[in-house]
Parts: sequence; structure tokens; C-alpha cells
Amino acid sequence: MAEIAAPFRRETGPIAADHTISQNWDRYTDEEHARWDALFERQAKLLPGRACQDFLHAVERLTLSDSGIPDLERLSDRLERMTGWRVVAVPDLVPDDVFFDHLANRRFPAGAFIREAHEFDYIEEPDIFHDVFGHVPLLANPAYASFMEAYGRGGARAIEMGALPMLARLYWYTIEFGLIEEAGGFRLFGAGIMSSPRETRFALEDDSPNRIGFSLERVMNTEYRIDDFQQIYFVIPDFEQLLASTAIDFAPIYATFRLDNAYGPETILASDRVFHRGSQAYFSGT
Ligand code: HBI
Ligand code: FE
Repeated sequence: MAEIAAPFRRETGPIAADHTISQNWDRYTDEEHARWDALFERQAKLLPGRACQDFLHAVERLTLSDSGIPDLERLSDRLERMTGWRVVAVPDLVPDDVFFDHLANRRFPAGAFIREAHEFDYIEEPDIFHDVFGHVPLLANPAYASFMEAYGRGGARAIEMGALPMLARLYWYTIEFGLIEEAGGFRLFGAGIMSSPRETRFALEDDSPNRIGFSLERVMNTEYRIDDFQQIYFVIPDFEQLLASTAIDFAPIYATFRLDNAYGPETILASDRVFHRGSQAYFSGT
């Protein structure tokens, strides 16, 4: 395919049929590497005592901070020895079916570009800091690694059944914004939280959001917001049980599909295991 540069954040070189590109690690500027280091340092200060143990250990084991932006080939060689996962570079969001196919084959697609200085605190598209710092560490955990593969395998079927929004909610409330119970209390594991310094504090410490025990069906029927902090966070007991939840057939849940009348993110149900009933004060602007 011809070289397409214009709509992308960074010059990509040729784009393969599976939407992967060469990372072109040599072409990051010193300033871009320094931006990674600054983002890394900021989160490294906040995450001990907040991120789950497996995440913190994996950041060390994968050496995500030795030379600025990680070289995805070298990072993949380390990760592949642990769980068989590799990280591949993509220019931007890839189509759903392509995304699922990568995950089903234990390849995590990571945006190759890094956010600009003025986007330091908030960026909508997945850049390399979100994708690699946020998502990659837990792929070193065998149960989490298998959950991510199972999610990818489930994708094609969800598309066929017109139930993609339900499957996407599962991703959102676990992989992106999930909390986990540890001996010392609740900890973070969602990548969307790990790469956001403000949400790092908000998700665990703010009085506003609800914190509810994870249930597959509940999550699949709950709307989410993409433009602000979450109004509800779901707490899993451990990664083995998250993986076990994917062993059941999703089709009966898809049959209860409620796209227009799913639960709002502020809703608490009588059947919920409520850990924290949020004030929602942040969201009502009071
Ligand atoms: N592409 N690069 C990239 N990263 C994502 O997280 C992503 C994607 N394409 C589709 C997608 N996510 C979601 O629509 C699915 O999880 C449903
Ligand atoms: Fe993400």
C-alpha cells in the first residue's frame, strides 16, 4: 500500500493488510523520548499502593523505562518469553475485526505516536504511553493474558450477533477501567486509569463514583462515558475469576441485549454488591 502520512499523528511508512506498521524507533526525537520519561515518572510516583501488585512487578520485569519510548521489538521479546504475547505498532485505531484478530493471536496493537506536550493530561486516541504503559504490563500475567485472548476470540461472534457494544462494555469496565481486590484493599488494573494521573486518584479515592462487585451480565448491560471519569467502577476478585467468566457462553447474555435501555452508569441495582455508594457529586457539578 502507498505511504499515507496526512491523517496520522506520525509518519507511518507502509501500512500492512493487518494495519501494522514499522515502529521506526530510530525516528523518535529526543523530545518525544523525554515526554515518555516524564509521563512514566509521574505515574511511577502515584502508582505504588494504588496499582495492583502484578502491574507494578511487570513494569519492573519488562523494563519500561530504560531508554525513553520502548522499542516494541525488544519489549515483545521479553513479553513473549513470559506469556507468548507480542506488541505490534499501528498508526491509530484499527477496525474492530482487525483489533480482535490481533488479540486472538496474542498480538497487542499499540499506537506508535506519543501525545503532544499540550495533551499531557488528556488524549482521546490511544498513544504509545496509554497502550504500552497502560495495557502491556498485565499481559505478563498468565490469567490476564488468556482473558485478553478470549476477548479477541469472542469479537467475531459478537459482531455476527450484533452484540459488539455489549462486548465492548466488558473491555471498558475491566481492561480499561477495572479495579481489583487485594489483601490491602482495592487496587487499579485498568489501562485507562493507569495512564491518567487524575483518574488514578479519582477511581480509588473520590467519593463520587459507585464501586460495585463485578458481574459479567451487569457489566455488559451498563452504559459508559468516554468523555470524563467513570461514574461507576467494577471490582474483580482476581484475574483467574475474570478469565473464568469468559468460559461461559455469551449468547444468552447477548439475547438480553439492551442497547437503548441499558443501565445508566449512575444506577445501583438491588442485586449489586455495593462496595461504595457514590455521591456522584463530581458529575452533578455540586
Ligand atoms: N484499535 N488500536 C486500537 N486500539 C483499541 O483499543 C481499539 C482499536 N480498535 C477497536 C477497539 N479498540 C474497540 O472498538 C473494541 O474493543 C471493541
Ligand atoms: Fe486502551
